[in-house]
Amino acid sequence: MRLSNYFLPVLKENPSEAKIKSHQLMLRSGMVRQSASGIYSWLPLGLKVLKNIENIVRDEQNKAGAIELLMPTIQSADAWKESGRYDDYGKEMLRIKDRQDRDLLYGPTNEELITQIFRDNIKSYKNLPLLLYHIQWKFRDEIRPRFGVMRCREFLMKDTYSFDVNKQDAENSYKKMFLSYLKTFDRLDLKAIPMRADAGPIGGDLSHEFIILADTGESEVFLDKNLLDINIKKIDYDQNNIKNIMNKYENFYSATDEKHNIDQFNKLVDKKNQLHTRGIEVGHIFYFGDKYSKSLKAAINTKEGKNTYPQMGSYGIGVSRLPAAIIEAKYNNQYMKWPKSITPFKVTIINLGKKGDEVDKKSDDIYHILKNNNFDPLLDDLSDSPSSKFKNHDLIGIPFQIIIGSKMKKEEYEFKELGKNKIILSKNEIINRLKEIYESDQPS
Ligand code: P5A
Repeated sequence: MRLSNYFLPVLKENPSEAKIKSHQLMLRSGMVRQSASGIYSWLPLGLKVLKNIENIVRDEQNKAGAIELLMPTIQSADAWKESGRYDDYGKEMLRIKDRQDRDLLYGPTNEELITQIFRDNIKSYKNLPLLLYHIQWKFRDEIRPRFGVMRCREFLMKDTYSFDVNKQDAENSYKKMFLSYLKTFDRLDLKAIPMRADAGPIGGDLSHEFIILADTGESEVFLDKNLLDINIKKIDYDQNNIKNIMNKYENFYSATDEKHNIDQFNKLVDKKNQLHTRGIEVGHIFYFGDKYSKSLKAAINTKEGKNTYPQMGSYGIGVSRLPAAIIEAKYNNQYMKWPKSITPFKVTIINLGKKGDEVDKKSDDIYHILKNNNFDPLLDDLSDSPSSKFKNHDLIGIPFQIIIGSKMKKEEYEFKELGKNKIILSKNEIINRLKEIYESDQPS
């Protein structure tokens, strides 16, 4: 993409309404713009990051055996009246009337609707276990939307729903999602710590939040530092791993403030391993048995010819919260460097020449080569001063820069990884270097 053809409205100053780094950076680097309190437009750069995250989330759901569908944002209130949550949900639910005076709502979550779909289409144990998911916008009329896309009113969630014949199978689905979440966050270059949590308005008695440690997080958390050393990379979905994964984590203490027990913490964790800090909730999973299948009368036949209500769970990831959470976790007080798995462009070319000169031609030449090699480069072909170009590129956080000025020999290019010193490489060396970086599974 040529910057002269792109839409990247960067801001020179921090907007006064932005209190935390991710909010400042997302506004300044032209990723999002607020359209109403807690409601955002995603501009091209932000949308690229969001889509990259969404694709990783989707890929890991598919790998775990979940099947994608798409439910609407607007739901009929009927199923919510059946489950009893229409009244319970309170003011956080945006209620709408259509022209026939029917009650509709903008979905804050989808337990009711998915159970209704299940009820209307599945009658037999033979179709279970079943994991269905979608990635769809939600609306919650939060009292205090804040921190940009971190806590907003309209947000993109990945929500999965599991249906099983009995409790044991349901626990297996829960553990499968538990493992899948660890893998998903690992691919986003994040260390997410699962913590026992309250189930809140979703209900049920088993629930874990997945928390990214960050000083600006809204949750207060207590944990054993050993949790930070568990490596999830090599674990695959075999039955044993699914069974053991939760135990592995639950050997170590971790809790949000609602579940924290100071005596247990002191008893189970050496003082030197105790960590009391803050975190951002990027995922939340629930097991709630037959809470919705029973109230919505979604019964199925069992092998023994009886009727039963399937055991259910639901599993959420805050997809549109993640770009902000990643910035909070990765920003190092000088610059943001996007993890290579989700960077909006893989490499940027900073052309310091003038239209039509040798530098300009050299920039164009490498731009085409990188494009043909699928490196999705961003070419800065604007006529800004070099210092303003450098500032903007550090701001948008593309991890690799190729700087092309008049001082270099014809076959030489300056190559810079954000936060490191520039090196001089030839064209082929650049291609090979980028291939190595993007094809290896090491985090950048
Ligand atoms: C699980 C899937 C649920 O809604 N029902 C379907 C269950 N869980 S949850 O914890 O309430 O939300 C799941 C994740 O969505 C993100 N999230 C938000 N992101 C931005 N702004 C908000 N106001 C907001 N509320 C929830 C969180 O990442 C949460 O873990």
